[in-house]
Amino acid sequence: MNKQLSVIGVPMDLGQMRRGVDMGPSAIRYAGMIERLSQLKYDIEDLGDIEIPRPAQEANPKQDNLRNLNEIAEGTERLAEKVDQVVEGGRFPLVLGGDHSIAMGTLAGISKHYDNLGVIWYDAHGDLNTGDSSPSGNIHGMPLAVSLGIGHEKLTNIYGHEPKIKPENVIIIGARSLDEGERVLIKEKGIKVYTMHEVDRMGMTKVMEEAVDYLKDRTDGVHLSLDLDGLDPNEAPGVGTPVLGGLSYRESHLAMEMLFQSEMITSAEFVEVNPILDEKNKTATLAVGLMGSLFGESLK
Ligand code: B3U
Ligand code: MN
Ligand code: MN
Repeated sequence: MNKQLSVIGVPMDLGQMRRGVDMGPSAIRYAGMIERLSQLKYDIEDLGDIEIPRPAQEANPKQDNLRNLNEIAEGTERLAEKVDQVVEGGRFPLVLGGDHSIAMGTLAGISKHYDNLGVIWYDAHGDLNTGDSSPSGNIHGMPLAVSLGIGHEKLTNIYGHEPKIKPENVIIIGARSLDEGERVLIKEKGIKVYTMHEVDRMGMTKVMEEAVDYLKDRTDGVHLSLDLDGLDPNEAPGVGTPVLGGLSYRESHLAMEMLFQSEMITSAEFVEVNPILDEKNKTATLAVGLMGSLFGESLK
């Protein structure tokens, strides 16, 4: 694991309807992230927060079923540039959300540096909608599709090159709420998905062994995009779109520990922490704990 980390906060709440997720980066810092990772002997720099534009008016008109399209494109472009600089400088970008629409910017910045960037999408959702397929018009349900080059060109063109990633280099883990259009895309593109059904049948150990094996040979770097709603709402209540029957605290720590041992993670983001919906910062604290495991905390 790269021992030099650069933390970037992204106070983005425009990709969905619930206010408060813009405070995610503060909540995660407040939960002791820097101290926790410093103990693991990482050299950490905190680059502060990206400036996110405010929508012109409260009820921003929805263009092509894409709420806050222009503001999100602008904010994620800024993020892409910052992430690009971090990777260019040989450091590991650790991005704090904000809603999941920020992944479009993170991946745009990172993917410039890799020919075959792998992506682990840890999420209750597929985030594979487009303006045409989305039931909500919320862009946080679209970043994986956009990064594959599918969707409105204002989004697929963020940071100027497309597509950012290839479908055969993506693995979704924890899915249990997929829209019809997303299922079609998964089949059409052959995206590897471990739904909760597979996690229950196989167990997390086997899922992660397979995932690591699958990505090991075909990728030259792997990004972890962890949506806290991948976990069960009992463990992670502070998220905007909770879905019952999610990944447990223990499964998730195990997954992070196995990713640390795989030595293949080159960037990460933790998204959708909403302290207003949370219980005593439980979800942010969980996120920091998962970072501990991802970056090598262990009992031995
Ligand atoms: N698939 C639904 C719901 C959703 C996606 N991502 C989140 N919720 N967090 C949609 O609106 O696209
Ligand atoms: Mn998501
Ligand atoms: Mn989700």
